[in-house]
Amino acid sequence: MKISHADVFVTSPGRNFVTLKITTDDGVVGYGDATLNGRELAVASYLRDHVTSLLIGRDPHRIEDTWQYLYRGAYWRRGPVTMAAIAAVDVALWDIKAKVAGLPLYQLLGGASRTGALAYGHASGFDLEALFDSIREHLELGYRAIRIQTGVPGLDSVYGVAASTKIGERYDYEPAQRSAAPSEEQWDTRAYLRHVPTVFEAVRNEFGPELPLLHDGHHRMTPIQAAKLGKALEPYDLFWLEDCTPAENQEALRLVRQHTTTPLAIGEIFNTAFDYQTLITEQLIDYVRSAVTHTGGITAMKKLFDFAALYQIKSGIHGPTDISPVGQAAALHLDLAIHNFGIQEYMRHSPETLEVFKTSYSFTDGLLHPGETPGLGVEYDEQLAEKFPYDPAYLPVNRLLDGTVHDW
Ligand code: EZ4
Ligand code: CO
Repeated sequence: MKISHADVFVTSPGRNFVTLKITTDDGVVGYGDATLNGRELAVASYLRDHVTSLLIGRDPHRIEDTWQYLYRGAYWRRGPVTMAAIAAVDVALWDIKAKVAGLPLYQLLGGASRTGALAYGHASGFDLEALFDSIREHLELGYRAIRIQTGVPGLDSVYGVAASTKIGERYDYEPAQRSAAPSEEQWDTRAYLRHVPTVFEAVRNEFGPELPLLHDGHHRMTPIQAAKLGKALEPYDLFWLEDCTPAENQEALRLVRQHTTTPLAIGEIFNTAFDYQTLITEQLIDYVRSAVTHTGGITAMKKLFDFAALYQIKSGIHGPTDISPVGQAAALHLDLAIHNFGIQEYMRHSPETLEVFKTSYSFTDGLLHPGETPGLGVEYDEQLAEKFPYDPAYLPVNRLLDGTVHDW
């Protein structure tokens, strides 16, 4: 069996997605997600201009060899564009292998270790009333774990708070705005640090001690600010505090860790296991947040999770709407198979997205399951996708009240 075609599709059914389709000479098709929010065309070009022609004629079963060929062969290693491109090839090849085997992909990864993957959804609201409504809506939808983001008094717009909290309208906070340039948000860390513990106190009083609650700090704190927040949130028993600092500096987490027992999750903007080396070997975090789509695919993520498992660190795969249903399905097959699964992020894709990408995963009693369709279980409707051309969209830029650019 040989690869005969490799095609890259960019479509925008509600938001932009990049999809790689690999076809074999006997007609087996595999899909990979190459979506990098706000930089989509860079990955499409990397694939079209530098990768697809190298795939033609290769044996699609040689997944590890193809991964190493693309990673080492480029000489220029790592980085979000490169690793998203490699991930797309890797996931498409796993899709093909599983289809040839006639098995859902998780069976090739060791089989099911659990009945389903606990998922968390995103509740948000500018004030407590809107936030409580959003939490209730998520509970009614069946969510059994919930991320909490709220407005901060004095700030007009804050990352993670949806314009509308009504599911079906725009309950998902979609940080990328369709326009030719990024929108700008404002930020005040001291106001945020004063406010957030009062929100968690109110949520615990209203919803009780059982419900797993998460919070995303989105890289906005210094290590000592993150330590302070972690300590302040301890009475509310968070499942995790995510991306508390910009963790390119892995050593920063040592300081946070020394001060708080709030569990820490990090890594949605990481793209290799090397970004976690200190964090894992020194046990400075509790959850690995990488996306399959941004961290080199199934092959790299399986190794990363096995490495983390040696240190009792669990998975918490990134699953926002800017991961396509192909990337989400890949995550679910891993979630079901690995031993050290923790939780899976699950924002719902829009109805238009789910018409272009036909999925076979399910959500029952708070648990996601990838389904039993051979391969990943996702079909891509090329004709329908053409009706949704690429539309530029950018993630926001954040500024402190004095105008200084800040992490958002
Ligand atoms: O901001 O995926 O935990 N989830 C997140 C996401 C990210 C977006 C960026 O593209 O932080 O909402
Ligand atoms: Co996040």
